[in-house]
Amino acid sequence: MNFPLLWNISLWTIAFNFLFVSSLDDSYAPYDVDCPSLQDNSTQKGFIREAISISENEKEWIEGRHEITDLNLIDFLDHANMTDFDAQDFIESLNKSISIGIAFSGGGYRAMLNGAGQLSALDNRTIGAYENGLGGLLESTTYFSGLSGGNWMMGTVVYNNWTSVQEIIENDIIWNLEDSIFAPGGLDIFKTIDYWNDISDDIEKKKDAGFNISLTDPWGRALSHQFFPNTTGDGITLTVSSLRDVDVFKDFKMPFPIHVTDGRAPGTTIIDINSTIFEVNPFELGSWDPSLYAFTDIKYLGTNVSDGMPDGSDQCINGFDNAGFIIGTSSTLFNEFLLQLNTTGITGVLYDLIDDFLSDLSSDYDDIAIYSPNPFYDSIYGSESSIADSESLFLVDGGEDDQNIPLAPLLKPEREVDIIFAFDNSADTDENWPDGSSLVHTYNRQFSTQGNGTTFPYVPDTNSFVNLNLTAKPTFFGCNSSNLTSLSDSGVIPPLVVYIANRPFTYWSNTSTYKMSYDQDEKLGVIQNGFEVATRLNLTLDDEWRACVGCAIIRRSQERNNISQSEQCQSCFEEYCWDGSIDSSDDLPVNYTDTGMTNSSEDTSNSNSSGSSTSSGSSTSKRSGALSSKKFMGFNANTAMILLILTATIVFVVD
Ligand SMILES: *[C@@H]1O[C@H](CO)[C@@H](O)[C@H](O)[C@H]1NC(C)=O
Ligand SMILES: *[C@@H]1O[C@H](CO)[C@@H](O)[C@H](O)[C@H]1NC(C)=O
Ligand SMILES: *[C@@H]1O[C@H](CO)[C@@H](O)[C@H](O)[C@H]1NC(C)=O
Ligand SMILES: *[C@@H]1O[C@H](CO)[C@@H](O)[C@H](O)[C@H]1NC(C)=O
Ligand SMILES: *[C@@H]1O[C@H](CO)[C@@H](O)[C@H](O)[C@H]1NC(C)=O
Ligand SMILES: *[C@@H]1O[C@H](CO)[C@@H](O)[C@H](O)[C@H]1NC(C)=O
Ligand SMILES: *[C@@H]1O[C@H](CO)[C@@H](O)[C@H](O)[C@H]1NC(C)=O
Ligand SMILES: *[C@@H]1O[C@H](CO)[C@@H](O)[C@H](O)[C@H]1NC(C)=O
Ligand SMILES: *[C@@H]1O[C@H](CO)[C@@H](O)[C@H](O)[C@H]1NC(C)=O
Ligand SMILES: *[C@@H]1O[C@H](CO)[C@@H](O)[C@H](O)[C@H]1NC(C)=O
Ligand SMILES: *[C@@H]1O[C@H](CO)[C@@H](O)[C@H](O)[C@H]1NC(C)=O
Ligand SMILES: CC(=O)N[C@H]1CO[C@H](CO)[C@@H](O)[C@@H]1O
Repeated sequence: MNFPLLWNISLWTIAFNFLFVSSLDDSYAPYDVDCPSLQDNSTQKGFIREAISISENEKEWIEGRHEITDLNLIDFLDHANMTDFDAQDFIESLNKSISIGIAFSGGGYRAMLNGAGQLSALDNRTIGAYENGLGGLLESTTYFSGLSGGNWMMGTVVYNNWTSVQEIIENDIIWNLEDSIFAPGGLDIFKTIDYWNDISDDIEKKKDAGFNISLTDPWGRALSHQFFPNTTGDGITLTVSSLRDVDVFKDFKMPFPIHVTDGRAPGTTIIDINSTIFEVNPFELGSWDPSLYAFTDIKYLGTNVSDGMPDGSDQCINGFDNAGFIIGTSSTLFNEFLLQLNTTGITGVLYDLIDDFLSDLSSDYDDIAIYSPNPFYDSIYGSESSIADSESLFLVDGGEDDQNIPLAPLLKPEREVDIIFAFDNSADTDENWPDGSSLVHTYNRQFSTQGNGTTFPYVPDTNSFVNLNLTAKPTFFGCNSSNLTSLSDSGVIPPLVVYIANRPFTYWSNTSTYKMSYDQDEKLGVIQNGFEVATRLNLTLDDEWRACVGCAIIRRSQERNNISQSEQCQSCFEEYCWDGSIDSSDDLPVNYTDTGMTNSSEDTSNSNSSGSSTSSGSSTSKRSGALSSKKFMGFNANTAMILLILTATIVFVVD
């Protein structure tokens, strides 16, 4: 980065830093607090505890949530119009509440928006969800997990006082994606510069307070401007642990949110069987995997500890667990831009500059979020010395181990989840559609040491997913407990998994992971299509879909109590359960029919799916994944120059 012009511009922007001093007292910097009184016994070492069970806090909270979900589930099942079934009798006869989990995959804004549509289909607050969808299911859900783009969606809804997708769309303040996150001022360059100056200020304060920072800090702040424009300082003081004090959480009016990320030390790579999967919830950060097998109190993240106990002083830290920072722990996207660079049509000096800059980032491991000091430093738990010995904890995008759907936390037997709705908005194929790859990786992981007692139902290979229409319509995995006992020695039965893959009905929802801006039509088109994906095109493809979902929800409870299925449920299972067959041929079908099913047509050009309600859907080619030659990361070459200014500013701050 020794290009004089660039540095001149960058110095100019730095000068702005001094001109526009933020008037807010609220700061992004973590701050000192008195340490709470701490235990040091065989299972609790100060802030950390061994991962032998869910936390006491979570246990208590889930009990409260179940009182609500039990009632809402009766309502949902009643409305599902199931034959030979009395919802109230059934739910009241159980000695254990039914736990429903929902999981939303990564995939940038594509995953965020498709996920939003799918979530809205389960949310009774969405207009039309009760009549034409699964409204009331969200109100009956116990756990909610998100990863990367799915995490952005979950975080937006959760930290905005449990707002709804309906409200986000109506108010149109949150998720303003018309201009890219890198240049939100659009043509107003000064607005954009102001924006980055604010972000620089924020980061500077954290640095001045003595904390290491990484690219995830500006990235998390930038995301916060899109996700939390409705809160103080655009989420500047919003923390994960602050949820504990929010009424909607205290009153159990939302499911228990869980963010998923992976551990990855600089210079190493991870795959499904050796990754350390971390989760962040309103109470804790940590991992169930043998490599760590411990959790820490998320509220005191940033405190200098050794084996869980504060070092020396009685001062502890709060405010490190900034929600934007946690949600932004997925800055590997920066890295991916580098790989996309050759497809943007940018050439010459400009190309070299961007290429240089981005290469620098990845070689400095700046794609990794730095959590320093490491809360697990010198911990007695866990087998992986590289975690306990390091002064920093290194976290990356939860999809880096190819498990792009955040299932791991919901599979822990300790959580006793009965059914998971797994929403897959991954870009596994060349055209950015899912092919079940994430499930295959999660299936494999259970047989590794890191699997540590979790089980996962049998799934076929990815070609079979596509050939057998398993991505074309919802598919149930693990339908019969009796088939699953041999998965583990201990006979732990996994939850039933309802797999729902992104699919075009009224909109080509396969936008590129690196598409950084969406105009209003595109945004609403993807969201609406998501609703249709989750509802079998508003119940028009199957008017018994709601009943079939009901059959899946009650399945594990029926099995535990030796209750046989109604005829209706049997035929639902016939229709939606994977029957164990395989078709691995790689002559994959390519077209999409009116019913979302694949056929064998080779013609992928210029065809629109059935929907009539979204006119702009027709103009988006199926290959919308490819970036057009005039655009770079969603904005044109002129504004790409702005990126250089901005990134230079970030470099200044990071260095
Ligand atoms: C250790 O302390 C924790 C936290 O106070 C408590 O819940 C737990 O019961 C204690 N365990 C033992 C073995 O005393
Ligand atoms: C409920 O099911 C019955 C019998 O299967 C059917 O006749 C009726 O139309 C259904 N009602 C709704 C609202 O789906
Ligand atoms: C499906 O229902 C949603 C929500 O009510 C609505 O916005 C959408 O237009 C419907 N889709 C079709 C194809 O009618
Ligand atoms: C969902 O909304 C409908 C209609 O507004 C209502 O009758 C039903 O009780 C609601 N269900 C839940 C679980 O909130
Ligand atoms: C949060 O939402 C609840 C209703 O769900 C509402 O009563 C409350 O006023 C909201 N709080 C804020 C700060 O907007
Ligand atoms: C933004 O906040 C106001 C109150 O502060 C609330 O009324 C409104 O619903 C919020 N908007 C969204 C989209 O959450
Ligand atoms: C995980 O396994 C892969 C493939 O064997 C290997 O390249 C990588 O170094 C391993 N990573 C760790 C952290 O053990
Ligand atoms: C882009 O293409 C050039 C020429 O083919 C190649 O040398 C370079 O490594 C590529 N860069 C990336 C980031 O793929
Ligand atoms: C997948 O769906 C298409 C379209 O309905 C159908 O022609 C094909 O036979 C189905 N494939 C399988 C294996 O069921
Ligand atoms: C599961 O078990 C049932 C009978 O219990 C059997 O009919 C079915 O084929 C089995 N499915 C798979 C995928 O093995
Ligand atoms: C591909 O699917 C689209 C959408 O259903 C349809 O209009 C088109 O005719 C199909 N093309 C072929 C060659 O089957
Ligand atoms: C069920 C199971 O295998 N649990 C193990 C998970 O990992 C911890 C730490 O290595 C073991 O103590 C558990 O026995």
